Amino acid sequence: SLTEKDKVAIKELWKKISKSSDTIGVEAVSRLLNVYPQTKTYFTHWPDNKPGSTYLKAHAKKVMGGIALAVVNIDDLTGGLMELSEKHAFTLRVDPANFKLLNHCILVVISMLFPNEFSPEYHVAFDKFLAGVAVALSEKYR
Ligand code: HNI
Repeated sequence: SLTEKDKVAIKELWKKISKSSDTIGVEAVSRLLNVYPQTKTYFTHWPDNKPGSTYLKAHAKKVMGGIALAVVNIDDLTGGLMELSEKHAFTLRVDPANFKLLNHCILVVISMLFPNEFSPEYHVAFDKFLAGVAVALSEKYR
């Protein structure tokens, strides 16, 4: 689980990158759909899922809003993300294995957009954080 040192690093990195949250989200969700095309099955109700798509942009904004919510609730990810977990489990029926795929895309995009800020220390802390987000989002599945 996250140490106090991890939490400090996560908040520091988030402070540097959250201004670019929309860009990170669009890039990460676009990559998710391209690199792991099986994930497209969840978004067949969108008229358009290309990177410029209004639907993709709106979805990416919501996802990054979820990440922002997780940063605020860093001391209680399970409680903070409970509602979102319920939604993904019961309404959206997203296989939780997909959370890891998106996490990977988010990390890749942060490393691309912030090559100077994304030190190995921030990398390991944010990787642990996203893993914690995935666990919290998976909580309501069982
Ligand atoms: Ni996810 C909707 C947050 C991963 C499929 N998702 C949301 C919403 C938030 C959100 C917030 C909006 C909920 C609402 O309507 O109230 N999703 C997150 C977060 C992660 C995540 C924080 C992981 C970090 N979601 C995923 C993954 C998939 C996914 C990996 C599938 C591959 N999510 C969905 C779908 C919707 C969704 C599908 C509804 C989209 C729509 O527009 O209809």
